Amino acid sequence: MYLLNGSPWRRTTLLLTIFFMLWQASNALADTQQSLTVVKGETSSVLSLNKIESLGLHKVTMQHPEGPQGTFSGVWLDALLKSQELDKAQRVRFIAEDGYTTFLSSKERREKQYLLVTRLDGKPVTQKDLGPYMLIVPEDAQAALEGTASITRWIWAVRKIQVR
Ligand SMILES: Nc1nc2c(c(=O)[nH]1)N[C@H]1C(S)=C(S)[C@@H](COP(=O)(O)O)O[C@H]1N2
Ligand SMILES: [Mo]
Repeated sequence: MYLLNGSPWRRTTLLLTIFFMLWQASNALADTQQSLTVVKGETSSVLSLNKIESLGLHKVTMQHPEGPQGTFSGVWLDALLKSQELDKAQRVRFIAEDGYTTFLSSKERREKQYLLVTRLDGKPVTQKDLGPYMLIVPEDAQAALEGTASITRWIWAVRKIQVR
């Protein structure tokens, strides 16, 4: 095989180059798999995981009523909406991969602080763990687990945020 010919130095360099390219490709793929579409009227933009997380990560260790547990990290929904100039919106709609959809009114967003989770235990959230993005209310974590707080707005598998 061509790769196994040549000097050890040349072989090593080639292999490293190949691994580096594969690593870059898998990072790029992960970033697009974690994409979040934000629709504002007629305009639609796609946010990458890095872009979302540049707003600053907040952490909470808890168990989600649907199962996953550990350290959830993410950005405050308010910060994300503000960065997209959507903080004044009366209603913000969330659309999940499974077709579930719900919205939050500005009153609801004022009453509770919603965290848009981007990672679980430091890694992007898999579909099995309710990823790529989910909304949680950290202050309600215990009550939600006990069933005394509603989790109808704890939408998971979020792919799209929309304001009309
Ligand atoms: N992506 C997604 N999020 C969702 C749902 C859903 O079906 N899909 N159900 C919502 C509702 S109505 C409730 S009460 C809670 C719990 O849903 P479950 O009781 O159907 O599991 O999650 C909410 N978030
Ligand atoms: Mo529900």
